[in-house]
Amino acid sequence: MDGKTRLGRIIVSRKGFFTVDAENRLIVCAACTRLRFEKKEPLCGDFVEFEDNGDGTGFITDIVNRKNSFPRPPVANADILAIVIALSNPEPDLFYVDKMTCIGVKAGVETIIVLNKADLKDPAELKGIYEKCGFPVFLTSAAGNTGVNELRDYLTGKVAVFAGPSGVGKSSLLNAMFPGYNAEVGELSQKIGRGKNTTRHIQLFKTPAGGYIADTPGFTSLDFERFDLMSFEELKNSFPEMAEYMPSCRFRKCGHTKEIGCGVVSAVEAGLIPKSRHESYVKLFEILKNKDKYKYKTD
Ligand SMILES: Nc1nc2c(ncn2[C@@H]2O[C@H](COP(=O)(O)OP(=O)(O)OP(=O)(O)O)[C@@H](O)[C@H]2O)c(=O)[nH]1
Ligand SMILES: [Mg+2]
Ligand SMILES: [Zn+2]
Repeated sequence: MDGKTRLGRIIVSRKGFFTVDAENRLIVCAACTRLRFEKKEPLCGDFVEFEDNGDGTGFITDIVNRKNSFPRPPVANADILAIVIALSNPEPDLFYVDKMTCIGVKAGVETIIVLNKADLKDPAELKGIYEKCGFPVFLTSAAGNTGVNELRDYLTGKVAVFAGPSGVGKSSLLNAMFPGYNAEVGELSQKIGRGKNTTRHIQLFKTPAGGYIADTPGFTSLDFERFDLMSFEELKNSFPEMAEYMPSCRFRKCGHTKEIGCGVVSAVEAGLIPKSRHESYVKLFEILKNKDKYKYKTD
């Protein structure tokens, strides 16, 4: 390393520029041509080497090996993925939530479910579904300031990424947990009952007790189609609640959708695996099977 090369962490990624935190000094960097040529895209949360121009700007020259990363939201080196849903307004989309849990499980990151807007609707059903699958579930109301301290305490010292559809209250929750944060909060569109994508870029916020929280822009179901969620072979392992029932399937190559003698299907019928989760699994099975038709053989 020559005198000018330094190490820091990307805390903001915005329109091709990266704000790097290096010992509490913020340097706005572009990625060097070689990284762009090699299609190595720096992500929020990355530790990077950069050339410091000395005037608050610089060039990222290398990315330190990541312990993990997500395709959506594009963040690296997280400890916790917090999937935020509103119990109502906007209405929960469980297929969306289940795709998000797959992203967390595949990345090997602790995945938690935050049921926000608990002031609007009884959480019992959704709480039951995700607790049964082993995900820690938090009930919050950013508006009523309930459940917020428990969530904040759980995240202390960790790098936690808040993800979920637009309008569910991700930024509101961060403001409720950390009053100095001041994230912009948006109204819901009256016409379509969805958020208006108020948060436009990803930002890591250093919390007073140590650790980071990442606010991210809400994304839609359609966004999932723009990247490879996982391969067909990885799908079975992306639903942790199925693991204990798979060994009892009659056929070794069981797809766990509707096969005779399938341990997973029996567990769904017995109420041991939530029906909605298995429906999401079957939907993904069909999508990935067709996508990977020429790569993977299923029989
Ligand atoms: N009733 C109720 N409304 C809430 C709660 N939390 C947030 N809201 C409202 O929901 C709307 C959207 O909140 P945001 O915090 O901007 O949502 P977001 O998830 O950050 O949305 P994007 O930045 O667009 O992805 C705002 O009108 C908030 O006031 C809550 O717990 N209860
Ligand atoms: Mg927001
Ligand atoms: Zn099976």
